[in-house]
Amino acid sequence: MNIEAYDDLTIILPTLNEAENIGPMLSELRSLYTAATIIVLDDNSDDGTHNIVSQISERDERIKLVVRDVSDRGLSASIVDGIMMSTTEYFIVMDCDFQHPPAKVAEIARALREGGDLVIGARTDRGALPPFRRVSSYAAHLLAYTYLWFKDQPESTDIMSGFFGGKTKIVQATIKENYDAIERRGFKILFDILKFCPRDITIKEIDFEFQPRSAGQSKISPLVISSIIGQCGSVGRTISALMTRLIS
Ligand SMILES: Nc1nc2c(ncn2[C@@H]2O[C@H](COP(=O)(O)OP(=O)(O)O)[C@@H](O)[C@H]2O)c(=O)[nH]1
Ligand SMILES: [Mg+2]
Repeated sequence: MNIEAYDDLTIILPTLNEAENIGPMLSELRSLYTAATIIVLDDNSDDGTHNIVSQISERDERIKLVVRDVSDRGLSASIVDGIMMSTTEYFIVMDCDFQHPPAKVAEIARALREGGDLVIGARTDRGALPPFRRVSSYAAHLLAYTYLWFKDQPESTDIMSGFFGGKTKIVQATIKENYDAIERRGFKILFDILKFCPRDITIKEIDFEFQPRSAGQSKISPLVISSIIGQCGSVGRTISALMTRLIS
């Protein structure tokens, strides 16, 4: 095994209309993590994202492209599929719009190799989010934190993070055992993993500064945020129903 080249790692990149970001992201990841496997799961972008990946993957056998079925669209579904396809010891999920710094993958990988079962990239501030998103992100976190605390499940300081890694076998087993309970159309798969993972799992956190989006548009709407809150048991479902009425 060539640890410095990261051949024990799969990087999972979900994409939806990221034509401007995907090329630079793949080339930066490849220059930093020369032997890592990279899986791009594209939800049928109509801006040519998957054509760009397809061309790059012809020259790089460790870059794999999945163009997903239109009937099963969803950020969580894409990430779940990526984790289930991984064959390396570790995986790391990240956004491809440079809000998660590619250099931080090395720190998450190190924490996994040093015994973390789940390693979460925790945003030190959410200044890159517009005010409504920032407030909603904290509100969703607080509700999710309370939910996990009541269920006696492991918590994190950033349950809504989309930047995390895990020991592949442990997370695959958690997904397999709870496949039907996982919200495939959801946006926050980490919350689902924390809900269902073994209680004695070792969790580590790596702080990072959340960057502004490099190019293109965010796909998260207030309705999506409301649906995340709806994942937090009956209290969450009530708040979510109220929010949806107010914003739609
Ligand atoms: N496959 C897939 N990727 C998505 C979907 N929605 C967003 N993404 C990707 O997930 C990452 C985070 O999405 P983004 O819109 O930037 O969310 P934000 O950072 O919370 O505003 C980006 O790489 C997006 O391209 C989706 O429905 N399916
Ligand atoms: Mg983003």
